Amino acid sequence: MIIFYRIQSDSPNVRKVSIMLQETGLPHRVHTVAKRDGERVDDDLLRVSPNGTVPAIVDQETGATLFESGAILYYLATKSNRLIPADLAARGEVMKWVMFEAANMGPAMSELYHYLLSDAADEAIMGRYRRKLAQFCAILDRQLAGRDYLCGDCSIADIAIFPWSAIIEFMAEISLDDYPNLRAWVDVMNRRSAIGGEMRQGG
Ligand SMILES: N[C@@H](CCC(=O)N[C@@H](CS)C(=O)NCC(=O)O)C(=O)O
Repeated sequence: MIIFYRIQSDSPNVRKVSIMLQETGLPHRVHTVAKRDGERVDDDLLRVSPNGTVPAIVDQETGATLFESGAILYYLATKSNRLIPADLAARGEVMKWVMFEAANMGPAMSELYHYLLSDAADEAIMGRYRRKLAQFCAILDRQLAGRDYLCGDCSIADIAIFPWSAIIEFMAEISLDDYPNLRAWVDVMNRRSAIGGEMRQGG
């Protein structure tokens, strides 16, 4: 059994793991982490996730304890032999895009979100993140030209990047009309049966 530490809301980082668990059908139990006065108060979570972040998982079968959504996606893909190619070069390609999200898109979206909620929102800083995100959209749009998915078949690269792409118009004042391949891919992802309502399905 996999214990899945998450918060109640469908944050994009948590959503990646929710979708992956639905895609793979791996048996799991949800542990919803509480906050009090804005602070995490869950000692269980801190044992698993030293940074105090969700998502995190414990796999009771193997003893693995993992935080960082990219590492969790890789682990669940390897465990289930799903959504990751066996071929080394193809696997490297998938991991390149997983790391692109973890190192670039995720942090930029998270920072922008922080400033959008902040009283001290600084237009210059927010503009910097919006420009970065527009650049990432252009990169993804080029990668998706002539492809249904980022790396051939659907993979953890798609699952890592989708939850951010699904909200980027709303958050970053970006129109996906400017990135038609990216918009078409968001539509393809939205039609997958594991996507949409996965948080309500106990994922
Ligand atoms: N790089 C991390 C980011 C995780 C992250 O920042 N998670 C947020 C929720 S989306 C969190 O737990 N933030 C700390 C907090 O809310 O106290 C990952 O990909 O898992």
